[in-house]
Amino acid sequence: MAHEYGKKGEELVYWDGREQDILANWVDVEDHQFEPPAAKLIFEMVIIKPNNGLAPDQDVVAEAEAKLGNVLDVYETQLAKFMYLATDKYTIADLLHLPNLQSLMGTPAKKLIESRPPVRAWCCEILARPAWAKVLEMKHTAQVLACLFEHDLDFEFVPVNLDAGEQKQKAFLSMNPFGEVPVYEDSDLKQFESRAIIRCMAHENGKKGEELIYWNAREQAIVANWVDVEDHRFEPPAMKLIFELVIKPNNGLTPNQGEVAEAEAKLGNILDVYETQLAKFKYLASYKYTIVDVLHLPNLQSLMGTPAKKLIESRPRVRAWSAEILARPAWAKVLEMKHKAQA
Ligand SMILES: N[C@@H](CCC(=O)N[C@@H](CS)C(=O)NCC(=O)O)C(=O)O
Repeated sequence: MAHEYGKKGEELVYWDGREQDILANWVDVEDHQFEPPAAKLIFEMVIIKPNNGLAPDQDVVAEAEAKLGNVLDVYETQLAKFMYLATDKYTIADLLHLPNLQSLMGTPAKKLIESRPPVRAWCCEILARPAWAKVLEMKHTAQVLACLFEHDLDFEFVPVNLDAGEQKQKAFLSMNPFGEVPVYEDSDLKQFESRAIIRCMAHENGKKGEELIYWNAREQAIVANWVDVEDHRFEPPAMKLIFELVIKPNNGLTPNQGEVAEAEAKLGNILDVYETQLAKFKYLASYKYTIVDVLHLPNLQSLMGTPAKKLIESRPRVRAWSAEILARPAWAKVLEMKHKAQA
């Protein structure tokens, strides 16, 4: 893809054999040196173990941290010579690191990155690239994907080119008259609006005892209540902050500090309510994980990459809830899928 589609002067690869050989070298480094200990740490601290009620094995963590630390020492030296890992331009060698760096930054292993100044600067810069932000931004689609993975459903993902306006063309408008993604098709069922899609999916596909909704009308009414809280209270200030702190900087614009302060105050008030709620229940609507928690994933993920993460980190129950739900295997699969689509 990089060879075929690179814009002149902005290719993520080289055409010159020697230069491309150096790049290939660092692609192999990512594959054989960086990924194994990084994946091990993510396994121990994010994906499998904590989600299955297992404590990370501290010896395995220590060994993987030592290995990754050695690899990052080499990166530190390399990044003192070049702006990016293989060379002075951003290449596929950098891009390949994105998902694991993103996951590691949500674990205590981020200290390995933060303690090495050139590695830290490189990591911050590449995680802030507009293309990676777009991967994280497809939020409504991400909610639906998270539910598909939670329910272990087979599905076909049909990408829609929003930049080219495909969502406003006749064929698409026949599925969603508002011309927005996501839309969902399951034989004769055609749905739009992410919250409606995941509610139906949860009703139709929940495994006995693991449903993300309730069958009892009164219990489901509480879930519906918190779905509305996410929609009308949490999302507006969260998206405002993401717009100011992620989208604007990615487009060369400066955040409006007045808007940031106002949105932070609003989100802070909502998170105070969450903190009280999470003292009563393990998850936001209930003692079990529900669609309410799923709906928060994309915005929480984006906020954790901005200074507004302080709003989450300063509230112990909100922090623990956010860390736990962002570490669910189904969410890791969404991030992985988006990365593959991007790469
Ligand atoms: N309320 C809708 C919002 C969907 C939405 O905002 N989709 C965005 C992408 S995240 C979109 O399709 N934007 C393209 C456009 O509006 O032209 C839902 O929850 O599904």
